[in-house]
Amino acid sequence: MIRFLARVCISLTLFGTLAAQAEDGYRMWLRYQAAEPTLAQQYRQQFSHLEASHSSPTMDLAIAELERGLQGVTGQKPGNDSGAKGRLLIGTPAHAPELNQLGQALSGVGPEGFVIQSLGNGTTAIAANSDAGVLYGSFHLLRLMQTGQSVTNLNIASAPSVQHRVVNHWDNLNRVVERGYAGLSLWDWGTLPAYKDNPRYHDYARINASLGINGTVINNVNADARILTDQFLEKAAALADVFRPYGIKLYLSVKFNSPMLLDGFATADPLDPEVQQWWKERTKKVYEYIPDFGGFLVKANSEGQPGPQDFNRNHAEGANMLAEALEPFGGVVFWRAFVYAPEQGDRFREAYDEFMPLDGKFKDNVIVQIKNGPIDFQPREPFSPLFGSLEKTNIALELQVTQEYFGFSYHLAYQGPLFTEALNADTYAQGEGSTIGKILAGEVFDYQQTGMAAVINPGNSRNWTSHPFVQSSWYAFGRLAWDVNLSSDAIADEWLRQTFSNDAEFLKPMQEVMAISREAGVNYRMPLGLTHLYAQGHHYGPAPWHDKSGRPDWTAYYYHQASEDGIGFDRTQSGSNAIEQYHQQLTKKFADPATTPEDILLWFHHLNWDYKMDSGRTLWQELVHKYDTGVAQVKQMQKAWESVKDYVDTERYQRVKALLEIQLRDAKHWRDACISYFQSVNGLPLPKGAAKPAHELEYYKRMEKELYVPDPWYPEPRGH
Ligand code: BDP
Repeated sequence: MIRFLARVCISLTLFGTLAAQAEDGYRMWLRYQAAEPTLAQQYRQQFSHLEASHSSPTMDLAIAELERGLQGVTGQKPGNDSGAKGRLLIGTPAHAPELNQLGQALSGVGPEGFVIQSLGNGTTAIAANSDAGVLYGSFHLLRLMQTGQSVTNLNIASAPSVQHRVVNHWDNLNRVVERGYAGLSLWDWGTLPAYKDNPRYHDYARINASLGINGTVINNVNADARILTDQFLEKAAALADVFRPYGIKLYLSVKFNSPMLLDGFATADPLDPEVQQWWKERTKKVYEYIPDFGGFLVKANSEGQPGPQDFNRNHAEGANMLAEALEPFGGVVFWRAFVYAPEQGDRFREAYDEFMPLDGKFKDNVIVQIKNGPIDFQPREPFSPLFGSLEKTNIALELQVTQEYFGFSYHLAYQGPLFTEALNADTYAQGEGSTIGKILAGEVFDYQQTGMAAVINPGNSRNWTSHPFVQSSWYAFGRLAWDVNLSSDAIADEWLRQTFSNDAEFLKPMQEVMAISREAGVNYRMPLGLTHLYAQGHHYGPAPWHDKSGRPDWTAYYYHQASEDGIGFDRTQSGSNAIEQYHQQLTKKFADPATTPEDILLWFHHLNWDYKMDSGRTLWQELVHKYDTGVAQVKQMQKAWESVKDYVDTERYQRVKALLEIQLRDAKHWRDACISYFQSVNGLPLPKGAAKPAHELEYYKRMEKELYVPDPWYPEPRGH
């Protein structure tokens, strides 16, 4: 009997530590799993008593989160016995004179930052200048505990790098999410405003607040004018009420010709006084519904969207009109720089050519929102030359968490490496070291305000993002918007620990997966600086062939220019000369293939197939090698996942395992399609040892019939 009991105990312990409890991914990184016993003991002692300087909706959330977190991590809720030794004091000095001793530290962290400091006498303080700062600090302390760090003698001061840390939803009012891949929109318009206490809305806000995200644009940039009607404003206001205590402002995407669509105006000319008046009145109305409304996001004169150019006005004139309407209320306009037109010879050049002449002409409450690359969220792009060039215009960096070009929600592709690659890119705007991160942090130019935005994809999928690992890119975005200097690896480590396990046996192989997954995606799609090899329509797999049935302008051929003599897009002086848009050091660097980094080589050069690469291989051999490497990397990810089976709950384990099988299938097919197509163009033999590709046309048929995963959004017409 005794032996039997002992065996039961052992297997229970094993079950507890290894297989973990059932988990469906809903809790994201806020799981608050039990810490290992010694640490749990330390945390318990340190924070046995929780005291708040005051109560407010935001402070109450901080208290509730700390209670929930400590209960989970230590097994014990903090009490309120003020005589207890381990005291956690949270608040603002305005309400707790005891926190005045942190005055100096607090003066350095601004309105949203926080200080976490051991004050002696067993007291640890989370202090801030605002309640939101206290909430962010509380989440930070919980992050330390969730990642197994010591919390004695803390001395932390942290402030966000950029003012506007905003998520962008591409959600339509009919609840279909453009490029979303995780179910229907979170916003259940039919039940709003009545059912604003939907727990999903609160948890969504918690998830964002845990990263310091302070804004959300709830609707698609391909905007529906109806969002500005009273019917929808009333619903949006209900969401804003939910988000407010979490420090999150609500923003709306608006359609530039709304006065025409909603009120029968004959024009939406931004210089027309009646149009201006319309916007002033509508904006005033918005603020009646949402007193702390954040502002508008606008996609204008892009992909068929209306804009000021339809009335012979420029982007600045359009943006300034809206900015004027928002100004009395403190709102901002995010005006997107994602523009291109088929008439333009090189799409790369367009945004810069349109926006640079307007530098300095935008009002102070306009922020030009620029995608990281000059084309469109491709697996790898050089940075947009607008960064480092728009010196007198506030800017925001736009990133994409949803995997439009990374295998939808079927592939594992942690975007941390892409985001940090963009932030660490050196623009040379004021000599070496003028990175995009520093520019955004206001260290290079004298900006009034800057921002970082990410297109995220949460839908009504139980785990929010469908592929559990898409959560990691949301996490990475938020952490980087708070601190542009964090490394992709460090963020991955944090995320893995909180989302899965602190066990070293789990972390080691998975850190490697996080480090290679994005590069794998580049390799099996479009390595060496190839880009946008998509067929007309969906953006799932590469389709490099010359699609003569499609529009001639943006076919895959347009982007890769593969012919018998070579491959790549010449953007040097002998081509479109787009490289002139960069600062001199880079123009020089990109002018010569020998000094152009190989991973973006074909972005700038059209080279012979036998061009010699650093590895000693020819360009053709290297290309094939990269495609093969991509496939091998997916296999490596599969192996790693297999090896951590015991550390992951069954549900998420099975799901990711199945998804990796899909990813391998796709990687092979995409490699084969690309290689066989390029081979049909260059007629060269395959390098020794390379995988023999299936015939391109055969692939094409399979792709369309069996492999193509319908993009839930794509079939919907978008007006062009
Ligand atoms: C492209 C997407 C399209 C978006 C557009 C945008 O394919 O669905 O509307 O970007 O950012 O990547 O406006």
